[in-house]
Amino acid sequence: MLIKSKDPSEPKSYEITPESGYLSRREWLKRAGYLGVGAAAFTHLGAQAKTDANWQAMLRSKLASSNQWPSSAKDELTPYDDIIKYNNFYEFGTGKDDPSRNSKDFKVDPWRVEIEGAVKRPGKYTLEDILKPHPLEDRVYRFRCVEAWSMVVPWVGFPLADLIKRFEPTSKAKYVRFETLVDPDRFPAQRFGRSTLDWPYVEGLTMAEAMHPLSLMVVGIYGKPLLPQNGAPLRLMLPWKYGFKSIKSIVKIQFVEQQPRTTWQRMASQEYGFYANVNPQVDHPRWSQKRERRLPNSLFNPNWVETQKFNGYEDQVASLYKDIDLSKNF
Ligand SMILES: Nc1nc2c(c(=O)[nH]1)N[C@H]1C(S)=C(S)[C@@H](COP(=O)(O)O)O[C@H]1N2
Ligand SMILES: [Mo]
Repeated sequence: MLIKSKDPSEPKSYEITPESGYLSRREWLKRAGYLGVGAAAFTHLGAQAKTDANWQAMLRSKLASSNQWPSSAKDELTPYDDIIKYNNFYEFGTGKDDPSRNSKDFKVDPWRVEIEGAVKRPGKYTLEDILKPHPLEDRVYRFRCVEAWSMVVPWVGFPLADLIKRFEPTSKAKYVRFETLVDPDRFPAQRFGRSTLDWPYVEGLTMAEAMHPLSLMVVGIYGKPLLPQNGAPLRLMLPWKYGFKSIKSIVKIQFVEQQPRTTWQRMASQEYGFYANVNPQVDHPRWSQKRERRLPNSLFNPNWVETQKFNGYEDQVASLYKDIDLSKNF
C-alpha cells in the first residue's frame, strides 16, 4: 500500500487510553439483553424479497433500536468526521480523501449479494433478505491499517457467523471468499481499467475465522447507516487483522475448499499475506509495525501508540493460530 506524505489538513491529536472497549461493550450488551441471538441466527431464508424498496427503512428502524454504546468504553472514540473523511477505498481513488469526495453520488440500489459454492442455500439475495433476521449490535473496535494508522470506531452490525449459518455451508466449505462490486459507473477508479488494482477486490478467511464471534458484518457507524466511503451497504470488520482484510461493499460470498488468493497478495505477496493478523513483532518489509498513529492526529502531533499483538484481541483469537508460524504466515 502506498504511504503518502503527510497532509497538513489531517485531524488533530488527542489523548487515548490503549485498552479494549470491546469487553465492556459485551458486558453492557449482556446486561441490556442484546446477546444470545440464537433464534435469529438459525432462521432460514424465507421467500426472497422482490424489490429494493424496503431495506433502507428496515435498516433505519433496526439502527434506531441499537445506537448506544457504553460511556465506559476504555478507548476514546475517533470522531465521526475523521472516520468518514480519511479512508482507503481504491475503487474511489488511492488518496485518503478520494473516497469521501468521489462517492457523493454513489447509489447503493440495486444491490444483490450472491451466495455461491459449498452451501445448501446458494442464491442472489436482496439487502432485505440479508438484514431481516439480524438484530444489530454496537461494537467499539480498534481498527489498525497495515500502513500504521489506526482508529477506534463504534461499528454497528451483526455477527458474520449468524449470516453464514443461514446459508448452511457443507463440510467442503474450508474458506470464505468475498468480492466487492465491479461497476465503473459507480466506482470511478474502475473506469481506468486495472491501473490501480485488479478488480474485483477480493478477500478471504478460513471458516474458523469467519465464524469467530469478533467477525462482524457492518451496516453502520455511530448509529448511522454506513456511508459509501466506508463500504456501504455491507462490509466486514475483523478487528485483529490489518484493515485491508475488512472488505467493503460486498456483492459475493463464496464457500470454497482452497485458500482464496486475495487482492493484496496478488499485488505484492512478499508484503501482504493471507492472514494479515496485526503483529508488532513482524515488520512490514518497508516499515516497522511496532507502533501506529492513532487518529485524529497531525504532522506535529502524530499521536503514536504501541501496536498490540492481534490488535489487543489476543485472548479472543490466539487459539485460531496455535498451529501456525505467524512470521511465515503474515
Ligand atoms: N473493496 C475495498 N475494500 C477495502 C479497501 C479497498 O480499497 N477496496 N481498502 C481496505 C483498507 S486498506 C482499509 S485500511 C480499510 C479502510 O476502511 P475505512 O475507510 O472504513 O477506514 O478498508 C479496506 N477494505
Ligand atoms: Mo489499510
